[in-house]
Amino acid sequence: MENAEIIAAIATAPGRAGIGVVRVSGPDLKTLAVQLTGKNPPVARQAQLTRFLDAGGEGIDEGLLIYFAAPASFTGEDVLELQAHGGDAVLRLLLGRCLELGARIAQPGEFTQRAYFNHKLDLAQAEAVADLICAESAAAVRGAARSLAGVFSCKVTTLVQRLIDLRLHVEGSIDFTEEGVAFLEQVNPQRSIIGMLATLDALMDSAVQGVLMRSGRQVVLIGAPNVGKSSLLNALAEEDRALVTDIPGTTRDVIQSTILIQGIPFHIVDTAGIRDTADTIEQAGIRRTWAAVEHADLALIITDVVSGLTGEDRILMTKLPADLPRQIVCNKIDLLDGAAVPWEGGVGVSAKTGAGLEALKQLLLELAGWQNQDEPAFLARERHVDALREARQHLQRALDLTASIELLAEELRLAQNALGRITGEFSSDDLLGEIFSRFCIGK
Ligand SMILES: Nc1nc2c(ncn2[C@@H]2O[C@H](COP(=O)(O)OP(=O)(O)OP(=O)(O)O)[C@@H](O)[C@H]2O)c(=O)[nH]1
Ligand SMILES: [Mg+2]
Repeated sequence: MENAEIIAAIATAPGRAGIGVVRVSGPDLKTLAVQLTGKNPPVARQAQLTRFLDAGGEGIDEGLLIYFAAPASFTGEDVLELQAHGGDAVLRLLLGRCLELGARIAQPGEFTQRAYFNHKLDLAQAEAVADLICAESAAAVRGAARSLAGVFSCKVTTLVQRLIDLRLHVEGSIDFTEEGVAFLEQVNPQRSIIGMLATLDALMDSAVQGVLMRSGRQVVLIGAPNVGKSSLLNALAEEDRALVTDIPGTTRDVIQSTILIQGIPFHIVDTAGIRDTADTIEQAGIRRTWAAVEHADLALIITDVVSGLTGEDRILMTKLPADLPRQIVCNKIDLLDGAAVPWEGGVGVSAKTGAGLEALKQLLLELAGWQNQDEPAFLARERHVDALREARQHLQRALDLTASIELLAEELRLAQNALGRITGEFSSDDLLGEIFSRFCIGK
């Protein structure tokens, strides 16, 4: 990629720290390094202890400068990493000096975008960079690191290669109609497509797990007032997030807390208890409850052993979106003194004593579709699963069209395009803009 502009950004998080890093990328950064340090040009990949100088030659700070010469750098361009003391003011001065020397501030994700344009990373790997930074559990870190190392991309490109091989034969047989049939018989397209479909299915299973690990599930707690929804949220989150009182109608606003169960993020949403009420504030809260239900992947209908599963609860369940998975949870089992939960199909818990919470967490994993494995092979995004699904549809159609060579060729082409969108081989500028704009600055 020909890119004349030098970009610079503070790459470390704001606040105070032992060390902070300003990162610079662009053409011919040796000159900038000389001007910044007043020393000889840096040697590539050698940490150089140096003073960083302002325009008047006065020292801003002393730190390490590391120079990476193009193309052997993260972005594929010349890169400078300036390691200074980690304070906001000192890093801003250092960044300001780089701007005076010809750099401009980098956009979010622009370093990684340049790495992508310079073929240092494909699109799925570039996304894995952002996912690694955002990872909240050890398993998510490992999954993102595997995607970054190319585990997912490699599986996709292997499949694309198999598609290309088949397309060569199929399209060849169109071009040379005489020998076409014999040419095509050599590869047995049907068997080849069936094989690819099996690989695609396995890949899709892993990707779905990878998406679950990355994004988790939104779980709404819903039910009558006073059954202990807020208490349950607090017990699951292991902190006092939501206000709890014995007055029905305590919760008015939607409160969310994210918990990790085996590394999977569950975004638990506490809501206002549902009942007929004349209180306008409570009514507003109940409207928010229904809005939260719209965004949920899963509903926990909370009841308690005092009132049991009431007629109101049953009516409430009929109002949930028909395709929303749900589970009835019976709270306050501590009041049962060891007796069984008074109806079938409900999980018994006590937000007060913590009884049943482990079983509830296991059930949440099950309902989320988590397959009992240590961790997913790699982290993935919804758009990857969509692309895999689309490729699958085209391959499935191709399978039914093996008698009609032109249509078969077209479906194979479309399947390849869909897969190519994962690694960025065929990606629109809009998609690239959308992906990189979500990065943090300096990455
Ligand atoms: N014994 C017992 N009491 C509980 C338990 N969970 C909650 N409570 C009590 O039930 C009352 C209501 O709890 P909340 O968590 O505020 O109930 P809620 O469902 O959020 O109520 P609203 O916000 O009004 O809809 C409080 O007095 C809690 O201390 C439990 O597991 N056992
Ligand atoms: Mg509440």
